[in-house]
Amino acid sequence: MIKKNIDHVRVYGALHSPWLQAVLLGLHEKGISHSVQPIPSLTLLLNSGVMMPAAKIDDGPWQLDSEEILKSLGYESINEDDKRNIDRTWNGVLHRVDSPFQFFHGFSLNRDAHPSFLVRMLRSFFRAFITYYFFTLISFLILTGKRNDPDNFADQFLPWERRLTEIGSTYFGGDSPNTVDLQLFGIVQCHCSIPHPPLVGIIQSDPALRKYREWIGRMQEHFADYLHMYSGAYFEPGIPLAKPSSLPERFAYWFGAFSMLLLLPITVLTVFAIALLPKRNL
Ligand SMILES: N[C@@H](CCC(=O)N[C@@H](CS)C(=O)NCC(=O)O)C(=O)O
Repeated sequence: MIKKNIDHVRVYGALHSPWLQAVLLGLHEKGISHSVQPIPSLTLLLNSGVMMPAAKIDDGPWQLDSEEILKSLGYESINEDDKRNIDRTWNGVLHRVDSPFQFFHGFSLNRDAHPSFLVRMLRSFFRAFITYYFFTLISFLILTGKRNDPDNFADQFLPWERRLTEIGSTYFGGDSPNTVDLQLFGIVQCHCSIPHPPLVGIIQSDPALRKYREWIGRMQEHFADYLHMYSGAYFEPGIPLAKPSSLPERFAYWFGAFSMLLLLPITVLTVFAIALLPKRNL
């Protein structure tokens, strides 16, 4: 249901999530006041685990799924074909655990804008658990043979390259970004936030992706003052990167990460217990 006159939206998620990025881009585009929390509230945790993004519009219930959230903000839905082609561009993300240190380091840099120092420190400590969760989930997917690299990563972007040639407009949404632009650009942010260099290199230079790169450039220009941009380091025009967390937050994060490493059996059991929780809206 589309809610008119939204005052504030609380969003839960990590900035490395393409779907959280899509929601944040949508909120930014519409100029809606919002805050981001890096760990779920207890109620959210018990109802949908660490599934992200989740959004709470004013006093409404927590809502899951980026497309549903964007619809509540007034964006249109996406057809099934487009959904499949958007999902395909995510290929390569499972390589982000190739370097466990880079993976944890990437998460350690997520900035929290909460005004209270104490809250930021506590959230940074517990944020380490979210990293263990996704590290375990991705490693599990790899171990069970779910990571199938294509012969060429460029192929996954070709339907969108063709679409840009056909429509000849600035964005997939015409004169302004629509849900497709937000989700695709969210995945671009995801690829660039903890990059798998071969994949990012292909988007940067493959001759078959010229129009896709130009579209990234237009999106970067359009979202030049967006606070959670990672692609600006790789594509023209250069846009400042998302500001990293402060040193005390990073300290709290790594303290959390080492504490959870010392308690690894409990950490991993908790990860699996949470992964098995049903995921439902509140
Ligand atoms: N279709 C969903 C996908 C959400 C999703 O897959 N989120 C991932 C992170 S990027 C997640 O939280 N996974 C946790 C889990 O599966 O337990 C959306 O658009 O929001």
